[in-house]
Amino acid sequence: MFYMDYIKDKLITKGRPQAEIVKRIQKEYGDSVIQETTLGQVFSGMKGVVSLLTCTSKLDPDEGIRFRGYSIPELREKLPKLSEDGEPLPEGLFYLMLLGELPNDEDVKFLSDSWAKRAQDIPQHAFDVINALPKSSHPMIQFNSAILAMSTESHFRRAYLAGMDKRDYWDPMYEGVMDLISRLPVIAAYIYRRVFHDEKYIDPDPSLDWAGNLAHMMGFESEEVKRLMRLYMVIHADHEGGNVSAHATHLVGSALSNPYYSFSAGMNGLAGPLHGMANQNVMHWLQRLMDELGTDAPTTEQVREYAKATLDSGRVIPGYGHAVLRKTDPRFAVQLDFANKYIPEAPLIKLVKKIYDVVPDILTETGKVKNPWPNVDAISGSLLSSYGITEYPVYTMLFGVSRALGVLTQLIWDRLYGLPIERPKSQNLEWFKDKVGFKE
Ligand code: HAX
Repeated sequence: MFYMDYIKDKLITKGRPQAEIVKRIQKEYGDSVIQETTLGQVFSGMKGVVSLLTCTSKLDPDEGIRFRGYSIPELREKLPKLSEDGEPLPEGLFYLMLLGELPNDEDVKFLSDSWAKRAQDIPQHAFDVINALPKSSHPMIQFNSAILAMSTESHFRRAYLAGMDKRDYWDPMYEGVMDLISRLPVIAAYIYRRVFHDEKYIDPDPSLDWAGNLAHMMGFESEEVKRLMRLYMVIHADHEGGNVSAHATHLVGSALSNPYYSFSAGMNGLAGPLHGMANQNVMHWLQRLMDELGTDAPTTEQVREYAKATLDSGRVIPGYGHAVLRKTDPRFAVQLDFANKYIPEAPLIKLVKKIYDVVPDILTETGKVKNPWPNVDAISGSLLSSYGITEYPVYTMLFGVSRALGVLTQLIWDRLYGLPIERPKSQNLEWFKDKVGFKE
């Protein structure tokens, strides 16, 4: 057993009875049929097929994400902040997702301090691995290489080899997760300064909160950027269990891979253009629009033509559509709210609003897009860019720092629940043809 802090104490007190329920329900109701699955669902990427046990958050197609029952506006109201008009601290969201209860100021302070302390022990070889890569390699390559390199520090691997009782796996997992989360802002800021600021690194300030420190290490000292970073880190943290980054982390973790291997798998998925890389691609799409039209304030008609040309050339409009959501993403809405409050006149924000006026109708006209509304990525880059974080390639990495909070919390719960190795069944095309009576 590792050092017992009060959060771990609460976690195991809540976790053990729930682990018992998971065992009992499986034993007593394991043969209960809970759903039917269509061929269409399988062929469209298992959409809507309930196949994962996830406790950290839940996604409603119309309402959007709720973290342990709390919507984003509720989190903004109820999670601890550094000032009345500030944004919620990601430490508080981590606490909520881990324990299912709202934290108080002391809980958040405990996590800020603990993460600041753990962040001091990053092994030098994580930086050496980054430095061995060309600066031109995408920040996600550098980020993920450093994550994998840090797995030399895995408590989980050592505990497993030492023959730990499997009911205690959650404990080294918690330790590894806390270490990993604490270190990601340092790694991300290092990559940012290495690639874009002539290797002029800025030391962490242990008196700052986790997200404020990230802004500081990246070179941004204004309170407004720190607020934006806190909000960004809260809203990107989790999106139920089936999205690519969460599912990949969970799947690899089910083989009892350590948190570094598991999270790295999730980050490889986040780097895909249909997932987290969309935030960078939105900026490329906007930049090309401005370059082609020679203005950052195009007319409605110009935006319409540009969006149609994108579709006609067989590409997607990045930042729009979603596999689950069927309305405007509340993560888009809250960022728009932030922009309207602080920088309503920023040209990129005005452009985002114009696109929001035009694109949903165009996507609806295609007759095939299930959700024509903007997702989180439609505005996040424009907001960062308006505040001077103009280097698009780092946006997915920032998303990744935040995503750690949700997917790694779930990984602790996966080990608490004692979930087994994941192994769905696959079939070849002949099997599906036979099953539905398909005629050539
Ligand atoms: N632009 C153009 N076409 C789109 C579209 C968009 N924004 N969104 C969906 N479509 C198309 C699909 O490509 C698909 O076309 P085909 O039938 O020709 O293959 C059709 O509409 C039906 O797709 P869907 O069922 O509505 O959407 P999916 O669940 O298959 O895909 C995606 C969801 C998010 C991948 C999709 O909407 C998309 O590609 N959006 C643009 C990329 C993007 O913004 N990704 C980020 C999503 C949020 C996220 O994960 N962030 O990290």
